[in-house]
Amino acid sequence: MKITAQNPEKIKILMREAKNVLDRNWTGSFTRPAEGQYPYQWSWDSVFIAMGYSHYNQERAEQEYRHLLSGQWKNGMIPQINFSDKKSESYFPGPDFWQVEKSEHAPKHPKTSGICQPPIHAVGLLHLLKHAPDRERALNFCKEIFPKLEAWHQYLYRERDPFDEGLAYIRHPWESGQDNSPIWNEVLNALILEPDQIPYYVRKDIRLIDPSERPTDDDYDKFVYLLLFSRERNYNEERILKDDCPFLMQDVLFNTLLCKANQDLAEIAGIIGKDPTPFLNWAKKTTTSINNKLWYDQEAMYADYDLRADKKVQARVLSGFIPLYAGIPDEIKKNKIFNYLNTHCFCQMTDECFPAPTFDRSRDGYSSRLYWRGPVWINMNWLLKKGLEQYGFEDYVAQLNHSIMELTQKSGFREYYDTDDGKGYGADNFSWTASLLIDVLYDKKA
Ligand code: 9WN
Repeated sequence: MKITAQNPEKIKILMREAKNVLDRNWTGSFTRPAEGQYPYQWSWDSVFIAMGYSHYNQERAEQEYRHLLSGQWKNGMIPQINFSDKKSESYFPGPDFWQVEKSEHAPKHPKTSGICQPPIHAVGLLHLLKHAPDRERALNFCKEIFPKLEAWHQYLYRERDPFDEGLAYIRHPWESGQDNSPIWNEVLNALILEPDQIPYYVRKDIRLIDPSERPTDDDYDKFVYLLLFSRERNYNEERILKDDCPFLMQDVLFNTLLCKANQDLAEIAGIIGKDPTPFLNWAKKTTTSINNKLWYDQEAMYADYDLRADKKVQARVLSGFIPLYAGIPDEIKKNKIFNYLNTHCFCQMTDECFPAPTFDRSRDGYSSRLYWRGPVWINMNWLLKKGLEQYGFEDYVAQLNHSIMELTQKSGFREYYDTDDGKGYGADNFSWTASLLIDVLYDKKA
């Protein structure tokens, strides 16, 4: 992708438009990912959203966190969705389907879902501390939030790491944040459901979005089945494990973010006068296991581990490079990663395409427009660029920044984009696309 100079006037307009998207999605107590398609509060979305607010609206960044954490479970889990009181007809599965009251840990109010999402929360908190205009206020906020994030990390190591490896498992594809990733193909294909294992339900995600861009009905049945699997066991981790949950993955992205979040929580601890040691120890343990268990040398990237099948999953997805973000790969691995990333498969710097596709373009099943199976997602670009920055790959970082600016200028604030022609897909006026663009622009002092 050729980097062309940005017009400062156009950049100013873009920044204004991005802030308008966040205003539009602000509900008064949190920011929804997008009107219609995603009407409630999503966990990792809120962190990406708070990152944008950190630069210019500290109060909203704080409110985003406070509202999210009002749904934290007694065992420490921060749920994937906080359902607001205002019920929406546009999203399935809603609170009545999750029935989280079956768990002794779920709060009575607000209602939440019964799974989680990638643990990026401490990363967003340090980002707030570093960028918020009022540092004193940010420090107080860190003190307030710190114990809740500590409980969240404790939950992940206590309940999701049965072999004490420093790797947390996920038990539903939605917990990865990359819902329809090809990583899940093998395990979902192996899951054969009898008709009586699938309850009656109506998909709502394809009312507003072209169904050809979304997961298939068959995959959706399996998403619902896996939800029921946890629900029927009252969201009790011991029972879920004992009864052989068919989906148990040690996911690269999830664990990388956990590792980075520990590093960041340790840094916050040092600043607010707490002991950073437990977080540094967790970060070290997780780093070692990601390198030992999730590195896939033949593929020159990291790969998920399927605990049920007891093997690595060969998927060649962009998230296999994300351990760069937590400084996990050594010199040799880092070079292997970059030599693969910077090929036609993921948009070489000289290619005519928008980096970075979420799935290797040379693989069967790659699609430039299908949900998590190829298109560019701005949050993944952001994580990748932060990782590459640490390792000094400045040229590729510039490509990713340029890609984020070009895509949003060309096609607006969409959920994801076609890597070939930059067309936007999925939800429109999508919050994290807007907030991460804001972060890029502040970063570049645009
Ligand atoms: C299920 C809200 C969420 C994101 C996920 C993204 C998508 C939901 C869905 O939207 O998932 O959580 O219904 O498809 O994959 O990363 O948090 O924006």
